[in-house]
Amino acid sequence: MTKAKDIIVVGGDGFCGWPTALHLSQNGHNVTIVDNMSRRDIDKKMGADSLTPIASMDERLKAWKEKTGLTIAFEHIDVAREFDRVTELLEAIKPDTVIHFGEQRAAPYSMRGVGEKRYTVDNNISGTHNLLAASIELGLDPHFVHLGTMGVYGYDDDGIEIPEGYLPVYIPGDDKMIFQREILYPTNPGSVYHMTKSMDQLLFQFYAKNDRLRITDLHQGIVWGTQTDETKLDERLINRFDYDGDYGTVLNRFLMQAVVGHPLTVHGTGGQTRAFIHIQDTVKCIALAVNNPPPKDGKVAILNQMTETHTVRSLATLVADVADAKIANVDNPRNEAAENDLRVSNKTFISLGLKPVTLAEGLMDETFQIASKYANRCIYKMIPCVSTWTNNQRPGVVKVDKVA
Ligand code: NAD
Ligand code: USQ
Repeated sequence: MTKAKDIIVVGGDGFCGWPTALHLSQNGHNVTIVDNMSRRDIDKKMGADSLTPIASMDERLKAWKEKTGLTIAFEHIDVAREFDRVTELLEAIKPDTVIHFGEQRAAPYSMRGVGEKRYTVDNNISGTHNLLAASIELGLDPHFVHLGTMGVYGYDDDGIEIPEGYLPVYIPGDDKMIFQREILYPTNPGSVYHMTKSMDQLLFQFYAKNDRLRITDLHQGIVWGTQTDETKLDERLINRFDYDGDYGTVLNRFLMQAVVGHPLTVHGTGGQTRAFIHIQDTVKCIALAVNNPPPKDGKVAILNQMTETHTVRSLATLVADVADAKIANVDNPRNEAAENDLRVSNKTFISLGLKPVTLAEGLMDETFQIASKYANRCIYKMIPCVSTWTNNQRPGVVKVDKVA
């Protein structure tokens, strides 16, 4: 058992934050969740909802206490807009660790229109900066753990294994001298949302260098699955399951589409290769990151938090075979490479002891079961991806004549 830490989990009501808060509490840490419930509000505004019936924060925390005897605190704070309250909370708790999940995280939502673009930039950049600046102002020294994204690297580097955050470069100088430098891997974001994660990286680089803040930036792949060991303990602890065209991520969407008899919505040819991680491994990785803060050496620790790569096409084929579903190749509403390769180094988490759960290991069955159990809650009209990247694209809607 490691020493108990005081940990603030910003965005702790969300898909990754909630199970992480439970896991860290179960591990003996003193956890305070901070959330402004904006994710639930966005659902209401869009007319969407989690497929699973998520309880209110009060009910969630009461259920956790009943099941485990453990207390998790909650503060309703908007970290992007309520700087004074952020400061007061940091001063009161003097956290050992701040874990920052509290951002607008859907690429399609960030591309809906000018309002959503501005909200995503304002929310994500201000929230990150407020947490960093408040910590410095108070003279605190928390380990800052941030959820970044694989998407900052972009998907154009066929053949290269994507390193963990940094790239050595060799610059020719005078007299045939070659200078070696290490730079942040050049960012190549594919949406306004992914761009905010690229901008976060510069904020971290500055505060690590200038104030010697210890920062771990986790470049996470697409998270799939729903339940973890802790969320399974009681139905009131169930995790959220997004499936709508903006917030639903590809594998969970396919699993749920198969269950409700909707054709699997493959964008274009489905040749997009992406990195994936199961939610159970997400919480394990974050616990490993919390227990292994980087040295105060002025450099941000960047870890790739993913366990396997797949093409969208291969995932659709896998799900279609298991569940006897149909595949529909729809117009791609995004502006992205139709086909790409992807190789990623995840050596740090493997060296820290992560034993990845993979798609082949039966967890797909569990996600199918959850999707089947709550299929009657599906709001069918929310399934299509209607947000387009440019004005002249068509939404990714299934046309009956295209169903294979
Ligand atoms: P989510 O939307 O389910 O959770 C985010 C939470 O943050 C929500 O509860 C929301 O209400 C809260 N929040 C947003 N802005 C806030 C603010 N200004 N103040 C306080 N709370 C705020 O998202 P998620 O899937 O849990 O993702 C968490 C983090 O992990 C995000 O930063 C995301 O970019 C990153 N990530 C997610 C995935 C994925 O597949 N879900 C993959 C890679 C990285
Ligand atoms: N896609 C389909 N059909 C669908 C939905 C998506 O073919 O019905 C395709 C998309 O076009 C894209 C790929 O699947 O090529 C992935 O899309 P996604 O929605 O599953 O994932 P993405 O938009 O990249 O975003 C998600 C999370 C985000 C996180 C990111 C990690 O929402 O918070 O940062 O995964 S990563 O992709 O590694 O950058």
